[in-house]
Amino acid sequence: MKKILALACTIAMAGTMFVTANAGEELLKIGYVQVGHESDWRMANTQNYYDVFTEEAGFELELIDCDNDHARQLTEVRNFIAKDFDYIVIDPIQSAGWDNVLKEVQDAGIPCIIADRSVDASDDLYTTAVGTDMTAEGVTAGQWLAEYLAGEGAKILVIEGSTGSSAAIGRSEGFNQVAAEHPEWEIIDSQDGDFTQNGGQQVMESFIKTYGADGFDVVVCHNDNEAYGAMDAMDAAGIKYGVGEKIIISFDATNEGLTRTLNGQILCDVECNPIQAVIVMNVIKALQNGEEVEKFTLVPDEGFCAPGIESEIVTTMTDEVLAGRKY
Ligand code: GYE
Repeated sequence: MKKILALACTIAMAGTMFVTANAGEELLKIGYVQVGHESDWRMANTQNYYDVFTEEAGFELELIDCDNDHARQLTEVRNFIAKDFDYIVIDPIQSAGWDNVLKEVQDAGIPCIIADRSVDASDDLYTTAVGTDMTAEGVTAGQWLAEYLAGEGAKILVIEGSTGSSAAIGRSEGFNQVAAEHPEWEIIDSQDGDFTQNGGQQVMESFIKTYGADGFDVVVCHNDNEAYGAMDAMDAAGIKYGVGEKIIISFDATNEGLTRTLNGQILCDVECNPIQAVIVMNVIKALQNGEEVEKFTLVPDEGFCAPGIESEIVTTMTDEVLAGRKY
């Protein structure tokens, strides 16, 4: 595990090691069933696959945008099986309901990689998985809030990611673990914003209607786009956020999310790195070489907070950090 992880990190960070196809060698056919196009994170992840799985690198990539439709995702995997692809990469929209189709991929003898999100299925049913630790991300957000509030009570609203996705499940689980240690916190409501800006705005509008401007202190948004929507709703209602005002916590740490952290609108943004294609490619290369691969390769994350906030849990934002964020 450690060896693979170290290798993955080195390659992910260097980001420059591309494999060149030998002349005359057949391209490896890779089918990727992508979740959709719901967020900036997702768009960055899709672009990253196109950048990495090029013909020059020896691949023919077919990436299908499943538009957040689980049934469609199952159908597209079956299409890849029918077309006899060399590898199938699945970013599961929801974690449940994968057993049958994973078995079909296995029976067809096609190596299967679960990427980014995870499935609720025995790991015997797929070859390997690559992704971040969503529960750890939730824990980081909770620990940062505990550090920031330093024992003060808080009423917390949560705008969740898409129901049934491992990203939403993990972030809630991790945050709730920390919340359970803080009786002075109250999670007053938690609703699905579907990882979209529109969804975040609608949920926040209804929260404001229900609880009023004085009814909450913290909004935890499961991704940056939801946070932008929540800000739009708070702006419209004249509710302020930032240090000394409502606390917004977000996940993804995209360029725009970290820009809003640097300017003090989001107080804590926990990273989820969308740049995962090089790691997936190297897993495929290892499998091609007949090497054993670990069942899971972790994509490492980091958390960030707004300037002026000292933290031992996350990194305080600076211009330099932002300059390093291209996506
Ligand atoms: O946080 C969100 C996206 O699966 C980690 O999905 C990913 C999540 C990400 O739409 O922005």
